[in-house]
Amino acid sequence: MKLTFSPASPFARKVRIAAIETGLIDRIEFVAATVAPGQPNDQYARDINPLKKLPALILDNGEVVVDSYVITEYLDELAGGGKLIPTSGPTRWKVKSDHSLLNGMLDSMLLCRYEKMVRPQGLQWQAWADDHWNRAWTGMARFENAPDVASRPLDIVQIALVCVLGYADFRFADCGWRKAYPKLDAFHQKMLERPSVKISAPPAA
Ligand SMILES: N[C@@H](CCC(=O)N[C@@H](CS)C(=O)NCC(=O)O)C(=O)O
Repeated sequence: MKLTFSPASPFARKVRIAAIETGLIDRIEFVAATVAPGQPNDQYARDINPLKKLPALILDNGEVVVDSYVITEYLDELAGGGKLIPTSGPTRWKVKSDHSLLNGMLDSMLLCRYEKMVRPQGLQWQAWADDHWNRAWTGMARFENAPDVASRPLDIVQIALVCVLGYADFRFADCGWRKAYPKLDAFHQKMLERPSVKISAPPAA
């Protein structure tokens, strides 16, 4: 299998951590890809994902699995099922819903980044970026006040949360999340004890 990947992508980091934690990492070849809004990315759109987003998992039979959640669930099933995403019951829906919140927070953070770095200066809309940052920030507050998340065995929610916090460090270093959210800080430090989390940390900004 091949995974389109960028070391800066929090979505790709989530899949990388999941691949390590499920023991499948050696079956995946990581293929560096660059995609950004405003660029044609034609070949990527044609051959891999018309949405022009990474990560995408290219299976040995040529099929492509898109979206970090779907790829993680695919890997989880390949590894026997139920390791990172519960297979049934109320916890499954809680985990999926929490994960959707975290992925939405990542989407909002990425949109803030694109607004600043990719959109031409005269077209930038500060109130729009502030609103998206506020979504991510309010989401962090939600997880600061969810003590059960940190105490559960590893699952996709914990992995996604560490990716959110790592991305905040990487792209929004002055945002002050550690001071505002001390329980998340403790959670993040604990998660860094895992080799999968440590080695996948984004490069220095
Ligand atoms: N829902 C997707 C989001 C993936 C995503 O937005 N990836 C970013 C890289 S971090 C991307 O490919 N951006 C390119 C673009 O939006 O043009 C997932 O969970 O995999």
